[in-house]
Amino acid sequence: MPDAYDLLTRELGAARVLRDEATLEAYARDESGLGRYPPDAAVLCETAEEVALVLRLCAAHRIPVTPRGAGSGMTGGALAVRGGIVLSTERMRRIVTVDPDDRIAVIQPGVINGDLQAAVEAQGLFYAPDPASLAMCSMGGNVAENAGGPRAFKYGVTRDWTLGLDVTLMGGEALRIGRRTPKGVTGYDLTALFVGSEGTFGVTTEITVRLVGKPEAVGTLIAVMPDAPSAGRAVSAVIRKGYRPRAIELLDRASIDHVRHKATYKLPDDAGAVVLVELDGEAEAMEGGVLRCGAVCEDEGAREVIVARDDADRARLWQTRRICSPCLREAHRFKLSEDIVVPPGKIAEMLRRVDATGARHDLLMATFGHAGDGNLHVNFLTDEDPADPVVRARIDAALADVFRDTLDLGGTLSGEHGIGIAKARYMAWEQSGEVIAWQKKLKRLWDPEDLLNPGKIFTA
Ligand code: 2HG
Ligand code: ZN
Repeated sequence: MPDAYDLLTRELGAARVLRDEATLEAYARDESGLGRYPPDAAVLCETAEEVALVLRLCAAHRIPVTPRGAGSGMTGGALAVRGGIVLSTERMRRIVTVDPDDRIAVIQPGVINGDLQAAVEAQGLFYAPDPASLAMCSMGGNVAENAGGPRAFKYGVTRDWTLGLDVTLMGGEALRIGRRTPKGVTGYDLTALFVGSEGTFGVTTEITVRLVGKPEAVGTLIAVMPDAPSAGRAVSAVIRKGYRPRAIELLDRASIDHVRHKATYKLPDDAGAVVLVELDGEAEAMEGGVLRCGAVCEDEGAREVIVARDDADRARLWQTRRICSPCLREAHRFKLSEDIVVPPGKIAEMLRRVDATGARHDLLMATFGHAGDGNLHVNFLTDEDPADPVVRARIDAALADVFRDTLDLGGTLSGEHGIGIAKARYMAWEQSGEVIAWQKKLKRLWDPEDLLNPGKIFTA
């Protein structure tokens, strides 16, 4: 009797059912740094029919399946924690349609976010969600994790842009959910439910997103602040005064010190924190809007406000922000990225508590992120051996303190990276047992045998 792997190899060919050690090693990790989980096989699907075939065979043979896009996730969503098959959609890279009249794009899940943006912008259109990893993250992964990014402040996250999905369930049943129109309330909103389900309900094989017209003009500034509290206050003041930038980002001093050597914008030596503000809209309103936001930062103590003169300048300012994550990873043996959200008015207090937590547990902390949304990437960094139980205990204690403070300030545990395996054991800190139980019932409805991306979001 041939096993499932032989059957898959017969159907898809040996070149797409990979079982050699080097390949399994490459699919054993993702950007979360949460460990090594080599699957038993990596299967590279090219069509929805092939995805259905894999899910049918794996259901029949009770083989766990872990869907994977580009592997850029930060919470371990693409890790095959129970072995089995990694089902990769990286080859499903076709932009099927960009329709300027209907203002939609239809794409396959392996399309890279940045490629979608470039394709729609070439037609005068705009797709807003812009994760920092947009040059390499795939749209299937963005849908699975409900990815955000700096522009979420004005435009929302992936869920707000996803109109419809083709999904295939464990067992191979294919469904088309959602719609292609800007408006529609027919039936339950299954699309909203599947977006952010972290690949635990079904595998996405096609995505319909809404588009808007590309903004006429963009204005960007960086305000160099003396310290984190004044940066937190500047962010709150911009929001309180009713400005609607598309992005309000923040870097604390530790983050600045890590990017300084690679930043194309030369950060002043005494920068205590940096706030980046970007507006978009009509060309005539732009200059005034940028100057007014800069003045708000000055009122909160900005030492310097630099306004981008052109797109090249703007790219320089953004590069400083976008290299935060890779620079921190390169600089330290261990980097754990968190993704908490606090109410915007509580940012200064949260930054103060994060620094106190780092000092208490003798860990270097670097915090940056989407401050307009209150979404802070708190990074726990050390050059000690994270496998050493004493070091691990310090990291875990610091993590617990940050989560406690987040919830104490009225926040939530994840803004855009998801829960995955990283935060499963903290779910009960934020949500009641009943709410968790109802979510588990939903999971059982779509995947009764718990074979699709098992071990994610919830503890057993
Ligand atoms: C970002 O905003 C990403 O740069 C990564 O979400 C965050 O590494 C991180 O902490
Ligand atoms: Zn982010």
